Amino acid sequence: NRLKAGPIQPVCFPLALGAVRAGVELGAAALDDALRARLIRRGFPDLLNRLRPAITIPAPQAGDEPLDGRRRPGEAMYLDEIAASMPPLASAVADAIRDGALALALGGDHALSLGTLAGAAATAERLAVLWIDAHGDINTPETSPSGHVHGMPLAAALGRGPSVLTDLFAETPPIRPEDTVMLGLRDLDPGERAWLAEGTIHYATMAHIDDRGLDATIADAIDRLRASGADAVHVSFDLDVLDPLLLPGTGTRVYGGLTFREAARLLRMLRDSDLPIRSLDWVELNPALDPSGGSTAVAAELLAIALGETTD
Ligand code: Z70
Ligand code: MN
Ligand code: MN
Ligand code: MN
Repeated sequence: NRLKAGPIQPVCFPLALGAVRAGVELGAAALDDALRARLIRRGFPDLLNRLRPAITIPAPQAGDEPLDGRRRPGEAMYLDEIAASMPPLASAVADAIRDGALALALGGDHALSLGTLAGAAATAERLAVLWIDAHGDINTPETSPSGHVHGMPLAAALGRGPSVLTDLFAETPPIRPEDTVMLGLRDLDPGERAWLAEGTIHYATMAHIDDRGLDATIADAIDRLRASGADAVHVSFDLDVLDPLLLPGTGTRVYGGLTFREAARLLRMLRDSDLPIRSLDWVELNPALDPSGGSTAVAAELLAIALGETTD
C-alpha cells in the first residue's frame, strides 16, 4: 500500500473543461503548495521527503472565450478536447507507478480520472477502483443532465460511453463493475440510479453509511476490494464528498456529506489497510469559490492524513 510508505509523485492536471466551471483549474497548484507548506509547518520531514517535485501536465483551456454552459441534448461539452488531453496524463501516472511511486493526481475536475484510470489500468493485471464522491460519475452523454464530462469518467472506465472516451483504455471493459466500490453517494441522476439498480457495482450512499455505520461500511468496502483479486487499487477522492459546510470550495455542493472526522477515519483505514493502493486522485477543489482559503487547508490536511501524517 503506497499511501503509507515510499515515494509520492504529484501529477498536477489543471483541468476545468470537464466541470465547465472556472476556478477548479487553480486547485492542483494550490493543493501541492498547501500540502508542502503544511508538512513543513507541522514538522513531518519524513513525509515531506517522500514527496517528489510535482509534474504538471498541460490541460486544455477554454481559450479566449469564457466557458460556455450551453449544450444540445446528448452532447458532452468539450468532449474531444478533454479526450485528446488524457494520454499524456495517463503516461505520467503509469510511469510513476512503474517507478515504484504512489501516483497522486491533483485536480482539476474529475474528468481527469479518465487519464489516471487509463494509466493505472495499464500497469495492472486487474485494477480495482474505490470511488469516493457525492456523485456517481457514471453518466453517458445520453443520460447526463448537464453535458459535463466530469460526470462521466467512471462510466467510460467501465466500458460505457462515447468511443472517444472508452478508447482511452487498452482493454474492454477496462475495469470490471464487480471490481468497483463507490462511497458517499447522495446525488445520483436517473440514468445512474438505473445502472446501479443492475446490482453489479457495489455502492454505499450516505444514507447507507448512516444506517450501517461508517466503520462497518468502510470495512466492507476494503473486504470487497481485497476479495476482488485485483492486483492494484486506484482511489479517486472527489472533495465534494465532504459536507459543503466544511468544504464550500467545490463546484457541485451537496448537503449531508462527510465530516472532517469521518473523512479522516476513512482515509486512515485505507492508509493502514493491506490493499495494493498505487494511485490516488484528489480532485474538484475550486479555490475561487472559497476565498477564505479554508477549503484548500481542509483538502491539504486530509491529503496529509491519507499519506501517513499521524498524531494517532
Ligand atoms: C451530475 C452531472 C459531478 C462531479 C459533479 C454531477 C456530476 N451528476 N461530478 N461533480 N465531480 O452533471 O452528471
Ligand atoms: Mn457539473
Ligand atoms: Mn466526481
Ligand atoms: Mn462529485
